[in-house]
Amino acid sequence: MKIGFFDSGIGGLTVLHKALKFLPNEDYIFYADTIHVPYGEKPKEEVKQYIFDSIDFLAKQEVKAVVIACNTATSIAVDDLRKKYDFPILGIEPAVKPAVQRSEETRKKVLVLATRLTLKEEKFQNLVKSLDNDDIVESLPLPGLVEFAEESEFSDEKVVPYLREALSQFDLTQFGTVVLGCTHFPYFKSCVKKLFADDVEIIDGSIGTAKNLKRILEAKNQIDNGTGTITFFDSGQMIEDPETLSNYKKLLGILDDNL
Ligand code: DGN
Repeated sequence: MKIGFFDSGIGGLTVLHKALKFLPNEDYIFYADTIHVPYGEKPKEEVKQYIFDSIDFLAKQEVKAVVIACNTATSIAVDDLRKKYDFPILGIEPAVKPAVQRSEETRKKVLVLATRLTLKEEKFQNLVKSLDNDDIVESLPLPGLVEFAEESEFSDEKVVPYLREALSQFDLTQFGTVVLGCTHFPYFKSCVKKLFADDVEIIDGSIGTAKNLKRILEAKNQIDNGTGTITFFDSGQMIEDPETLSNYKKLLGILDDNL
């Protein structure tokens, strides 16, 4: 059986890319809800409906597990999805805890970059409140990075000025760790790094999710010896057009160089 990966758009590829390292012999379905991307600035109930429609679709493909490779969708819907389906549903969250641990060593602050919805949601708010030293965590929504990624615009010339302007409210030297809390953002890791001190660490939750997926499948004795194929769907439509398929593969390839 296949493993389903879901995101509003191409961001989920950054998590799939990690899963392919840990589980290279599985077969995957990658489902991007491209008709409705971006999720981050839309009303929560509307987005929740899109998520349920997408996971219903994946459930019909007889998947053995689904990875919600989207921080926004995880924060809005993962608990309710787990109640509805009997296969494992994994999510991804901003990697705040490891970032805060690190800042105890560096004595510098943590900056969480994500979508507006993720940052507003209870899951994130509670996570920050649960920390002893929650005043070391700052956050900022960056909807422009989702747009850039969806347009395959990764050039420093376009992205760095956007980031510089969006981050201008902060003294960037105070941050020791930056958390990429949206799966679209790892595409811009090198652009983000340019704006901070040389020793800044930039982290995201994708490795944790990929390791978790492997652990769960091992525990259920469900590791397959497949061929490592990926079937791509755009909002319920299987991608067969060679140009679109090659673009998805190119986007996975960029991550080989970037991360
Ligand atoms: N990639 C998604 C995330 O991790 O939150 C959301 C992007 C979006 O739809 N705005």
